[in-house]
Amino acid sequence: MTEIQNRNDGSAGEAYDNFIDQRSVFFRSLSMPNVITPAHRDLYRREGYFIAEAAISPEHIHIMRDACDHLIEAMHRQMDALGVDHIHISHRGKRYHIAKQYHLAPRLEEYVFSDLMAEVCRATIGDTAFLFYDQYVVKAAEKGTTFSWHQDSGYLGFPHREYVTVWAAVDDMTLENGTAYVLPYSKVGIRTLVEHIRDPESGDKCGYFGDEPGVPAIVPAGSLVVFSSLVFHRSGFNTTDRMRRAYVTQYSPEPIYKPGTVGPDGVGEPMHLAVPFLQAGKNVFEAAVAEEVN
Ligand SMILES: O=C(O)CCC(=O)C(=O)O
Repeated sequence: MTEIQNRNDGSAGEAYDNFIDQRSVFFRSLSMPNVITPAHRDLYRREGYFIAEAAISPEHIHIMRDACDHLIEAMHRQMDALGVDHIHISHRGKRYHIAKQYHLAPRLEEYVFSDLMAEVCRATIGDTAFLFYDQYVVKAAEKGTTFSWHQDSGYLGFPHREYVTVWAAVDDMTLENGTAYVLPYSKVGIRTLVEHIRDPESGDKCGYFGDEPGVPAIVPAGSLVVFSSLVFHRSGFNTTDRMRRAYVTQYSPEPIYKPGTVGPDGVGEPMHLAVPFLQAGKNVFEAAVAEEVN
């Protein structure tokens, strides 16, 4: 069942109802089309990634920052209610991983299903796309930890089609504040899934133990690092006195179902999300929203 269907059930609750009014502004064209160039497409084919600097519109950056504040505040309320200072791998005031809550933050859908994301999907996975996952990765000042070299596909643990990760810089990114690094296919010499080993202390999975430093994304806020789920990437410490926020969305060319749940009709239980976004290159999320609003 898709997210939209879930919402039609009313199962997403009040938060969704509160945002339905804002849907009418959804069609305003806030993103800047045609930012993905043939050079980006070519680099993705050859090396598995590309970087598009300052690709996100100022209005969408504003939405993403507000949404991040909103979701961190909601997590603090949840921690207070439970009387704890951490939930899963999020630690109050240190680092936050806030996943699969794009629909609970005001207007964040406008970025997640924007013309810009449609362009990125068409340039990478093609004309059919589903939102598979979304996550804020926030490293607080002088606190955030590193991430080991991994392929995103290395976290799934079962066969699936390659998907695309869009890592968006919500703040300016530097070596000092713990930006992300990607390892081009030609540097690592591999473009298939490898076995990952879990670090017992951090819980991170690691799949590359060599000396290649990778390409650091030293980019202004609003830039995108787009890479295949088979590309190794990592990130560093935030040693600055300011918070470092990234927002990650992942799009798959078909729904990714949990192993063992697929019925004779080919449909199963989504591993994370399976929200229809593009069909034959057209934005079907917009169409579904228009139907709901009217
Ligand atoms: O933003 C970061 O620090 C890296 C996030 C990351 O590697 C991931 O989400 O897979």
